[in-house]
Amino acid sequence: KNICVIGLGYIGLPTASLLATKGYKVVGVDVSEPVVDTINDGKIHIVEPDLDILVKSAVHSGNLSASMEPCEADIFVIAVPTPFMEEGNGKKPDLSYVKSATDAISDFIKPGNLVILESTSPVGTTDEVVSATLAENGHNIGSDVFVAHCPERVLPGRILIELVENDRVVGGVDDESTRVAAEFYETFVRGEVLTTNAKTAELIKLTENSYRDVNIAFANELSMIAESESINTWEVIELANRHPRVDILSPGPGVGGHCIAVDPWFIVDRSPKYSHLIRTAREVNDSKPSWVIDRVERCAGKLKSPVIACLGLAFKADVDDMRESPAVDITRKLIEKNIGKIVVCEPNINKSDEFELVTLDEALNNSDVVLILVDHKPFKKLKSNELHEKIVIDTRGVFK
Ligand code: SAJ
Repeated sequence: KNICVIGLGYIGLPTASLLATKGYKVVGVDVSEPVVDTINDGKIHIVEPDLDILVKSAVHSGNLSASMEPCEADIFVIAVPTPFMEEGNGKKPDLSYVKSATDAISDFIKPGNLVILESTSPVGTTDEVVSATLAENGHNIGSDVFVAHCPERVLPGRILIELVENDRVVGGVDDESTRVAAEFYETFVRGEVLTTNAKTAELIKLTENSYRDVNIAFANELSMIAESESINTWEVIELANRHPRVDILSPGPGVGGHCIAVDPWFIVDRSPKYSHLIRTAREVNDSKPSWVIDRVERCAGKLKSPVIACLGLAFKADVDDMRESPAVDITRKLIEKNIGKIVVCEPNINKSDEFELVTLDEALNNSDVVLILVDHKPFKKLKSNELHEKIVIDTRGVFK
């Protein structure tokens, strides 16, 4: 079968290359010419364990190619971004990429084709944007073309494992669409393929990420409470977690990435009347970077011309992804505040347009304050004697 994957980012590219190695003929489509060229060269534009090897073999086998234009296929997988836009006191989902991807494939759709929306989307999107756009373009949903939502659930850093191993939720806009889409996922997923309708599948995905956000907010709130009492948060969590029914997550400098920091707003936007807890959790997590900045200011304020080493820019450990990263936010604001010299180390990227990067050794040499923003492996290997006589602000509990 032929598959056309729209969007070659963190989800689309691994999915396209996995499908290509399973024997499907896959064309991956992206609006960025450099991305398309890189993939056609058998190379990748993102950091993800083992993805380079997979893409290389998929391209060399002839089963994967990239293009800027969609083409005819049996199955279309939409994996484009669904970011949010700031609006008034909240955030509004930006569904324009879903809409334009649907418009772009519409001309190539033939009877019997399957269209799957994998992008995390507000409740109603599969029906109100994908099906509606296809119907506007003259397609008969459910008889000519099948439409389903199958939200991606993979964890950056473990994408290739989780793409295959995780259970998947598949929800069609009608029963036949659900059946046809589930049959497709059964061909490459080792986890269970669970079926429901499109709207439920949308809320399930948003629920998963909101659940995690609320739980991280609890840990972040707790860390601020403990600190105000000069109590070690990590000790509180470790010992509280010895209770058989308590399992607190880890506090950090805030919640980043393009999923957990975004998706709960899709629920809040659609159901503001009932989403107090979900909204408050977002606000608690969003307030954490300023709390970290205050701490740095208090510590650095005691020193004359301090040098502050910021360790890590990525949104979480051992990835290069800096989207919605609290570490970037904190580093940027510390530079703006002009409270000392800021040196920045991010071992997972070679260069940054915004920050001048130094190596870990350079960052540690001569710095007075070490601010650990991400628990990357090389930072976890640091020994306390390497930080001797420095003020260490450890937002991730690397030195619990
Ligand atoms: N974080 C903490 N403390 C924790 C766990 C995470 O501060 O105890 C922070 C991380 O540092 C990061 C943010 O939260 O800044 C999110 O990281 P994450 O590892 O929890 O999740 P993501 O954004 O990488 O991936 C999530 C996953 N969702 C869930 O675990 C419910 C993944 O399965 C989804 O596929 C992905 O969102 C997505 O694309 O929606």
